[in-house]
Amino acid sequence: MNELRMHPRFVSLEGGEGAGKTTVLNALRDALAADGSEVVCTREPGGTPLAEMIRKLLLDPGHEPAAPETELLLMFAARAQHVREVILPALARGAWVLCDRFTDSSHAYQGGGRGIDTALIDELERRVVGIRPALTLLLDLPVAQGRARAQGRDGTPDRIESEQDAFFERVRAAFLARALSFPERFRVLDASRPAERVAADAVGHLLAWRGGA
Ligand code: T5A
Repeated sequence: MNELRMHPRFVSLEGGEGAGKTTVLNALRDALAADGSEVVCTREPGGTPLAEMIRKLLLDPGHEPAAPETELLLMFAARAQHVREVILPALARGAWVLCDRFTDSSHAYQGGGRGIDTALIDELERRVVGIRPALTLLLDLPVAQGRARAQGRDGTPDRIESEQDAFFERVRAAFLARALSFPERFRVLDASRPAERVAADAVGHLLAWRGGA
């Protein structure tokens, strides 16, 4: 694999912690499935049994701190498996694929957050992943608001959720910079609004995209 291609039925959802991606994903799935289309909802890191094991390693706060490069390569190891086992087969049989996070998260978290060189991430994307969503919905909201939502759920914070606010400010800035760099692919949504308004907006963007695709 050495080329990047965009697939019109491949859609990703991105955003910081607690942005509301899971909530929006369900609304998108229902909107696409209304005409009988097959819709595959999946997530990263994860999406296959092996990739979910890598996710556990990545998010477990119990082991020693991961070096940024270790974190990046594990993200891409999970993604390589996910693309080959789930995403490409689903697209090949005509399904839509809705993915909760994809390579833009690596640019935001490992690039913006951890300071890894963008050129390395681009190279891994091209050589290991080979595919990019044609539409990316970025749910943007202030860091404090997202963290308050995420902390409102049960359970202890995972390894990445335990980072400081400054880390998440860099993540947010990197997502917004990606959106500015790829305006034809990104739609930025104000995720600080009530969930049903954010979901309706996201569905509007997706159906408009489908109509024009
Ligand atoms: N990661 C991932 C990387 O570092 N690099 C990568 O390449 C990839 C792929 C994944 C972690 O891995 C990192 C990023 C992440 O830190 P995760 O558990 O999947 O871990 O983390 P998140 O994707 O951030 O999952 P969250 O569950 O925190 O966020 P969601 O899915 O965006 O939020 P959601 O829908 O669960 O909502 C959170 C809470 O807010 C409420 C919901 O009811 C819920 O309680 N809510 C709202 N409340 C008010 N108004 C709204 N509009 C609301 N929308 C949702």
